[in-house]
Order: sequence, then structure tokens, then C-alpha cells
Amino acid sequence: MGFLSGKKILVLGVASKLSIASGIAASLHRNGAELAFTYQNQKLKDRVLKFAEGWGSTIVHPCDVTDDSQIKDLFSKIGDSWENLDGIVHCLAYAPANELNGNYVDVTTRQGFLTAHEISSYSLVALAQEGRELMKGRNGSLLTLSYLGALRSLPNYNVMGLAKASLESNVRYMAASLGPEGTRVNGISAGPIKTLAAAGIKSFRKMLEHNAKQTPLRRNVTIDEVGNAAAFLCSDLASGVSGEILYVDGGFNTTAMGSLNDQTAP
Ligand code: NAD
Ligand code: 0WE
Repeated sequence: MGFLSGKKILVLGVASKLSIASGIAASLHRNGAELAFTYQNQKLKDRVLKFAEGWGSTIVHPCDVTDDSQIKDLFSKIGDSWENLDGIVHCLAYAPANELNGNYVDVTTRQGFLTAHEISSYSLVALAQEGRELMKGRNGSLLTLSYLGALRSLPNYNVMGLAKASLESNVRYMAASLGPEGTRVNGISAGPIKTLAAAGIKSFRKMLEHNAKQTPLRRNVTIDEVGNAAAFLCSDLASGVSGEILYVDGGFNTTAMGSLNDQTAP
């Protein structure tokens, strides 16, 4: 009997075994949750089906969050398998690649700005609207993934930083909206992790090395560590937590001067 047994949770954003959504799914499964999954496009379908099977799930549906009808169909199909829903884990983001490389003021476009905000922030409330009925009165939990670039500027993160700022505010407004019906809404702000979304980013390796050296724990975090924090937030262990952004970053966001050296002890 895990602390999530009896919970039915929908996970969006599995693209590979390195995905943060995969670390989260593994922990949710390990701790007893029943899972359902989505895939963004046909290219990812078979892969996600295979991962789902590994986590004991056959409930796998398409959902490109830019398409209202796919979001609607998703919850109608979830409703065919499950009478109710205890959690939605939103683990996706996108900005066009050319927005994530170069001087922010130089490279930002109207369309890139809109796309980043639509996919990375608007989608959270769009999913909540359609999932609302299934989650009502069950102490359900919505969870999303953010990054420190929401609050601080850093090279190349650019318009994604604005989209994450919007996403974090979205968490607080949604917590206020859905709290009265028992649904909690939270975010995890994860430290940098090498995933597919990170693979295309110029000098990501350099950033990972810098981050490890400057972090209190002197290392980067893993998708398993993010997964365990996610399992907690989706569970009744976190029944008093809503509207919160939980940092799973080895303490990086709490420091200012960095470490000044690279020793492993303080
Ligand atoms: P990933 O590439 O494994 O996952 C990104 C997912 O977004 C993919 O599954 C992709 O299919 C999905 N996606 C993109 N556009 C979509 C659309 N229109 N409709 C549906 N799905 C769409 O990368 P990841 O690093 O695991 O990213 C997951 C989340 O974690 C993102 O919100 C990201 O911003 C956040 N995050 C990542 C890091 C990091 O360093 N990797 C750090 C903090 C937060
Ligand atoms: O949120 C993210 C990355 C999200 C992301 C990644 C891509 C790459 C491929 C969104 N859109 C795209 N579009 C693509 O075409 N992270 C927190 C990881 C990340 O990305 C960075 C980072 C970090 C950290 C980009 C620049 C600087 C730092």
C-alpha cells in the first residue's frame, strides 16, 4: 500500500526516458497510483504506449495542447475509463528554437511570444477547465513544472522565462479558483536537467557544470528527485499545500554569491 494507492493521475509530457514526466510517472507508479498518459503527436504514440505499459497503464490518448478539440476529447476518453480523476501532471513547455538563442530583445517575436505562452502557460488552465468535473470534491491535485528563469533572467532562456512567470501566476490564480471545490494547484521549480527539451539548447552542458558547482548540494538534481517531490504534492501528504512553487534544485535559488570555489564541503 503506497501513499498514492487509489489515486488516478493523468500525466502529460512523456517524450523519452529522460523526460521529467518519466521520473514523475515512475515515482507515482512506485507509490501506488494508477496512471494515464498523453502523447503530443503520432511520432511519439508508440513510445508512450510502451512506457505506459511499463508503469502498468493502457490508458494512452493523444493531446496536442494547441488544439481545443484534443483537450476536450482527452477528458471525455479519460471519463470512459475512469469515473473520476485525482490528479493532472502538466509537464510540457515550448518556445520556437530561435527564441531560445541570443539576446532577448533582439530575438523575441510576437508569434514566438504567443506560442510560448499558449503552450507553456495557457494550456494549464485549458486542461483544468476540461478536467474539472472529473476532479471535483476529491481533494484532487494539479501540478506543473517551472524553472527559476521565471524570476531571474539568464542567458538564452528569454521568452520562456516570461512564459514560466505566467505559469507560476497561473498556479496561484487556479489555486484560488479551484480551492473551494477541494482541488489543489502547485508547481515544482526544478533545477536544470538534461532532457530532450534541453538537448537543443546551446551550451546547456556548460550550464549544467556551472549549476552543479554553484549549488549548495554541489550537484544537479535528477528526474527521480523531481518525481518524488511530485508524488508528495499529488498525495494527501500535501493536503494543506496549494498555490505553492516547490524548489527541487539542490538549493540553488537560495544562494547569491555562489560557492567561490568548487570544493565538495562548505
Ligand atoms: P521533454 O522534452 O522530455 O518534455 C517536454 C514535453 O513537452 C514533451 O513530451 C513534448 O511532447 C511536450 N510538448 C511540447 N509541445 C506540446 C504541445 N503542443 N502539446 C502537448 N505536448 C507538448 O523535456 P522536460 O525537460 O522533461 O520538460 C518538461 C517540463 O519541465 C517543461 O515544462 C520544462 O519547462 C520543465 N523544466 C525542465 C527543466 C530542464 O532543465 N529540463 C528544468 C525545469 C523545468
Ligand atoms: O524549460 C526549459 C526548456 C523548455 C523548452 C525547450 C525547447 C528546446 C527545443 C522550450 N522550448 C523548446 N523549443 C525547442 O525548439 N528548461 C528549464 C530547460 C532549459 O532550457 C534553456 C535553459 C534551460 C535550463 C534554454 C536556455 C537557457 C537555459
